[in-house]
Amino acid sequence: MSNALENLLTEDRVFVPSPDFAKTANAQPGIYEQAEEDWAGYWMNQALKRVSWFEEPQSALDDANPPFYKWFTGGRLNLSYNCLDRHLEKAADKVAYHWIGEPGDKRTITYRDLHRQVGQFANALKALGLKKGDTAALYMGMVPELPVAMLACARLGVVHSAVFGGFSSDALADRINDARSTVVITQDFAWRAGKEVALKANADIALERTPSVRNVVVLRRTGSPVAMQEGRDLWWDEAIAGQPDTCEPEQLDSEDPLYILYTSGTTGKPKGIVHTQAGYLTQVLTTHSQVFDLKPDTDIYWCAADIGWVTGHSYIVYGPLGNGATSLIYEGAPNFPDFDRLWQIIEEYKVNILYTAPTAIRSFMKWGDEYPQKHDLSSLRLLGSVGEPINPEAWMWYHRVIGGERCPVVDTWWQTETGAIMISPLPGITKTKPGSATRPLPGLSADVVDEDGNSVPLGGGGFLVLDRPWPSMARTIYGDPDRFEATYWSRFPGRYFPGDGAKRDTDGYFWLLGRVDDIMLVAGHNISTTEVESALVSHPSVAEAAVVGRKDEVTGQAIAAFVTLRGNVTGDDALLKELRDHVAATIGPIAKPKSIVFTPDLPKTRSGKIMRRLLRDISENRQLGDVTTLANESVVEDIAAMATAQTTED
Ligand code: 6R9
Repeated sequence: MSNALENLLTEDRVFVPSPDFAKTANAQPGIYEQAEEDWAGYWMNQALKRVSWFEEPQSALDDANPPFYKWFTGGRLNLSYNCLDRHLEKAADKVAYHWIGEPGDKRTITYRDLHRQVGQFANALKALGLKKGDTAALYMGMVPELPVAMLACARLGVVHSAVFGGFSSDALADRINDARSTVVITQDFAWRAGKEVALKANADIALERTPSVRNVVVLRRTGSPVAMQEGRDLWWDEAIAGQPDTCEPEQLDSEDPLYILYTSGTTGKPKGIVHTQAGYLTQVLTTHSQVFDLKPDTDIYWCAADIGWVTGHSYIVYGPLGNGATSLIYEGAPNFPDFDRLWQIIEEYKVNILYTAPTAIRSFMKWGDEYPQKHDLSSLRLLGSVGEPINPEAWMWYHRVIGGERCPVVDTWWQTETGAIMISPLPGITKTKPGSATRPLPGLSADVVDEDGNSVPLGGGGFLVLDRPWPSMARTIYGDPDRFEATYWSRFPGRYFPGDGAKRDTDGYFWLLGRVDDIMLVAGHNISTTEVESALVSHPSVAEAAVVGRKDEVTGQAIAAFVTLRGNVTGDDALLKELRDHVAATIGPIAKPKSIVFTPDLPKTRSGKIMRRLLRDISENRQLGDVTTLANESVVEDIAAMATAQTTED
């Protein structure tokens, strides 16, 4: 970015917390100022207040060797103890998880049940020879045994490395080898959209080239037959048979590793992000309580992400269980058996807090208002969003149709690497603006800088940086500390660069503008994909949009748009012209797409993020780059065919 990033979209709708919500909110005014007086001390207070310690830490932050920061050194604790044992005295019979299987089967799991299952499975892992410091790969769907396996590892100090169940055998093999996992925990099949996903068979292909693996534990989920290798594979039931259901938690050091989670980024081999114990737990518990305003005694909380992603690690497993919440886990697809599955579940369980992603919200919009409108959603009192910038129109729809204009919407910016939410409203305090993640949470700090690292004045855009360490920060890339430094800490020395662009408005609110690799340079203007996409999505015919810059002889790059239409709308030349004019009218002629392709779907990662890199390849008639993290491989070929058929130019 040679110039600051253009600031095109202005949004002046403002939503103020209702007095009722504000009165009882967990986070009250004054908290930012209080945290700012001594931010390290603020985190120390959170750590002492929210975490149960075997030994309390001596200091908050050790910054002797940046960027390899340490938090809460000298402390000893166990996360499984914090998530389970400490609730038993007062809340043993409280529901930890309501689990809903895709075919309709249900389970209710109390804290007592979960404690037993975790104890028993931890003993089973011990019997397989797993001990502190070993790594176990978890390749599972959304079944209760996935959190059980994570917590059993955490109980023993075994590092878990969860690999999303939608990944291929190649992706699994690479991740097993990189982390040198000795045990793989998987299941026969997983249910997804009425079909059986062959997890064990995929794992078997991976296991042909993973020399470190000694054993495979297989949960029976659907019951369809799978091959079992004598001496290596055993059923979950066999593994726990005869094992006692209590297991003493290891007293771990604050900085012992907790898990590895791979994040692919845009290029190169996946990075094994390492999180440790105490800092991670402290920030996850704090943010889960403050941002979602969790009232553990009354709330039914539902984070609809996959546990295989960081959102699930932090806000389905460690945050909610550590805070003693009652959560929901749903196994399957949101449109199975019909488009109203989520709304039916919310009505049935009287869900109070819902956390989902913009990609899901835009799908719900596309499917139509009639599905949520069939159900009583009046139990909802707070809505959250994560994973991508939420377009103002999607935000408004979520607020109006799902939240009944009654629920605060918290747009939460963070990453696998940050471990927990960083930039987000506090629902009882912050005035929200649709599309803005507002400001860093108490105790945290961020800035928007230009190429030379100078802070960009309010009203301008540039690179987002985090200019202060935070407790749940990634500690390294597994096995590659140099890459950790080079990737995140070298672009702006002394500061963390997440790879995202952002602008700040005159109130100091942050507007996330997507990955800087995606930013377009059109006739000397740096234009963010997010702003043009949001302008397209604000047209009533558009459900979803992705834009990329493609090479152009005159302007350097030209804006190429890919648009998915709502419900029954068909894309014709008239609509094409209308959309281009709409963008010009909303944010200015400079951002008018040169071409628009109508497509039934967009290429997305398996966590729902649009893969603009592939659309750039299509737009510039290149061979497609790496497609291994793509959720739907055939979609790119369909789009390529359509792009050649319908090309618009001035
Ligand atoms: C939690 C998660 C991280 C990247 C991040 C950014 C994008 C996430 C966002 C958002 C705008 C938000 N992102 N939340 N962009 N507004 N509220 O998604 O982690 O999978 O590692 O992705 O996602 O680009 O850098 P991860």
